[in-house]
Amino acid sequence: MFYSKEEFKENFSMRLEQQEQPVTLQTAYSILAGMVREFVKRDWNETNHFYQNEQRKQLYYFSIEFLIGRMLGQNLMNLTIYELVNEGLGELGYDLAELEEQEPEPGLGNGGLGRLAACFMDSLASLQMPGHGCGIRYRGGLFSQVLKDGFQTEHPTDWINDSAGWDIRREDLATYIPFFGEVQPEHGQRFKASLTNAEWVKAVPYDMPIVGAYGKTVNTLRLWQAELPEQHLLPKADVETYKQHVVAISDRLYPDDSTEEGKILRLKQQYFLCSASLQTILKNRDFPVSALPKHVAIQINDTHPALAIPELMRLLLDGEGLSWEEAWGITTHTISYTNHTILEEAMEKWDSSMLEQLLPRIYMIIQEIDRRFKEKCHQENLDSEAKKKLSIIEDGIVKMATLAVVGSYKVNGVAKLHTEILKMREMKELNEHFPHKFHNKTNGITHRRWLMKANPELSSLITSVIGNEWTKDPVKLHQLNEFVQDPVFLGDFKSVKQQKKNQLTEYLEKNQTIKIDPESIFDMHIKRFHGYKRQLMNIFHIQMLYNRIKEDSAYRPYPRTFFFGGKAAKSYRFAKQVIKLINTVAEKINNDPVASKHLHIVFVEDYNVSRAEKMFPAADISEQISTASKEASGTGNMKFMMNGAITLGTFDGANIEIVEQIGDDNAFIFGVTAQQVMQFEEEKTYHAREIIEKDREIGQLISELLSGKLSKGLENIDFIRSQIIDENDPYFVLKDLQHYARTHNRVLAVYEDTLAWQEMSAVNIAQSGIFSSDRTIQQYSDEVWDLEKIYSR
Ligand code: 7GP
Repeated sequence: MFYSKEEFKENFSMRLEQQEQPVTLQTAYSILAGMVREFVKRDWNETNHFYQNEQRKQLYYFSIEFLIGRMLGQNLMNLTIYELVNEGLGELGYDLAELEEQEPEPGLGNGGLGRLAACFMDSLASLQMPGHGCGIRYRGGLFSQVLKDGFQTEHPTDWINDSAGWDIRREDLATYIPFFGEVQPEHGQRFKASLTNAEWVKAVPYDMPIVGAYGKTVNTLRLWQAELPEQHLLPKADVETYKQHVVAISDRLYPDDSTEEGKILRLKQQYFLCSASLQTILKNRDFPVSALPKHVAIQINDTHPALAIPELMRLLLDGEGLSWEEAWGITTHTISYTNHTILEEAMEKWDSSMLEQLLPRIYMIIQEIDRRFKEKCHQENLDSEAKKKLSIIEDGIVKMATLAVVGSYKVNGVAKLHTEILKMREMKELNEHFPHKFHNKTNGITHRRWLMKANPELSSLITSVIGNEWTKDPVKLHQLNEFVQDPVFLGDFKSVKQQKKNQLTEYLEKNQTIKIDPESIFDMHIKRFHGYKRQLMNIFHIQMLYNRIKEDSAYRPYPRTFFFGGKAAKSYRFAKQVIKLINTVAEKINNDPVASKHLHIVFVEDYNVSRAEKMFPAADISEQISTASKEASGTGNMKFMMNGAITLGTFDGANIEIVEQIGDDNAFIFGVTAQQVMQFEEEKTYHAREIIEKDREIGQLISELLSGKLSKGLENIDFIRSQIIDENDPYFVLKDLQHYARTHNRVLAVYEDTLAWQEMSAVNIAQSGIFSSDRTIQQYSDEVWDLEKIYSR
């Protein structure tokens, strides 16, 4: 332990001296991380003892992804020793920022849903609430992205092997998970059964400390690793193959599910996570099982952990010997569910036959849940469409979202619009059947990582004018409203923004050898690649600007740098072609002597949490241009806002609530509304072809695209072509394109009025506090989980 800079330096130097090998930055990092781990240990133990002794209700957040990002800097900050360590290291000739860069990036997630889980962990601990994460300790997280000739290539990452070592193996809590086997009903014994001839997998937890702000509360992120079980649980023959199957379970996040084998593996991962977590919760309790809902809340992060419902039933029926009614009562008062998408392709559905084979007892329980549910709600007067919607199993398919709704006590969407769409359209029948189950919890982001840690310069500026209470209660950022017209404050804000733009420029020059003009407008579109997120519309617009520059020698707009960052799922061909298209257009424009003075495109390779932390603070414009109704919430929009970037977006997801906070004048909104999109979809009255024929500029763009002119080196743009032409532009790219272009013009006009622009930025920051995940977590706690803070400590 160290309480002063001198103590820290002494301790650190001593460890350095003990090294036998020459000290590299990597070793210096490991030493520091080791010291922080020790620092945290006492509070972690105390927190756990407190929870046990006081019998506090515990929340477990089940998630297949935890996109936590690097932990060193965040932990130092939350422990309030960042400055102490920074100075101490400096005096010893080390640069803390440089050591932070040594930490391997834990890519245990893909996008919004995984990053949300990580923000929630931080807020729970910081609000001193008993809430823990349960996930999988993937050896390799999401692939790293390398661009080759403008194409995305995917490379496996190996997080564990070069792990930072924050987590601790808990052999004492290992448990065993059964797959396959045969169900033996215990006749006359209610719904009880047992499983014989199962294949067993050992689940070993690794616990990672989640340090709340100001230390003290240290919660746990428990990540499960799959291992070969002990000898007596092994099959007699072919142990080698068995081992491969076992190890694969915690090998990769989202294994390719285009094959039958890949699908089985995903299902195994899901059950593995649910069963291991639930078994441990039940085993280590010191209250009667009937009191479970009083002591435990389980939140399932989308449907990936929905098997928690039948698994809890199994443990209660077969393990505890409860009746169906008792078990169902407990389950449906313990589990709640968050939906993160209405995209059809992301709605999980499993073949009954696959589930039945892999998890026979679980399938049997799902069948019974379905049977009882249908018995209740399939009344005579229900039409066949409604009956379908009110079925968990239908035509040999198990619909996980329906299972999740039926088995939870609360169901939420992640922004107001999204929740309304769930209630009124996607899950209308379920909402009518369970009128009090559905509610909204608009997402949030932790301001500790996304403002205080990522942008210490802006944080200090804010504190210098309104004091530091906002760090504990971010809604207090609204005190900045008094300064949004103060030229001194706005001037200081401008310098901070410039500083962050310079830092990003230097970083990218060093890491990607890209030259950027830090005085240009930084316009950023950073998120996963997907049709509905419309990176295609962005690049179409840039190509249109290029055409205008070529055709009109008087058209010379203010210099802009367009940043793209994000990965496309490995098998998502359309999205991968969009990446290639962006890079092809980039090459042309960036090398054009005239156009490159006005337009510059930067594709930031391998976009991840650490890069994101460098990008959000440097942005002027936040591109949030999803097809209205498709983006459930978005959280990047909030990170930009908190750092003073201005939203250029559609009325979708949480953009709507952002505008509610700041007013129409402080964002640039365009495009068709969710209502209109849904109407077009229902009535089939949108015809992309008409736009191509009538709009000269768009016509030219599409003919350039089709002729291959835009796509040098990309002979194959068939996916883009077929989406726009054959599939009639399902994401309304052409429909919104001109409105988007006009809105960009408005942006430029305002940007050139520096003070007006700074004022808009300042209003955005001042009104962003409500989008802290502290607010979100407080609402979940008040309305769903009923947690108590540890005030007494
Ligand atoms: C995302 C949504 O696309 C995004 O709008 C939202 O902000 C975020 O979740 C957090 O709620 N969804 C995912 O990341 C995802 O993988 C598939 O959804 C289940």
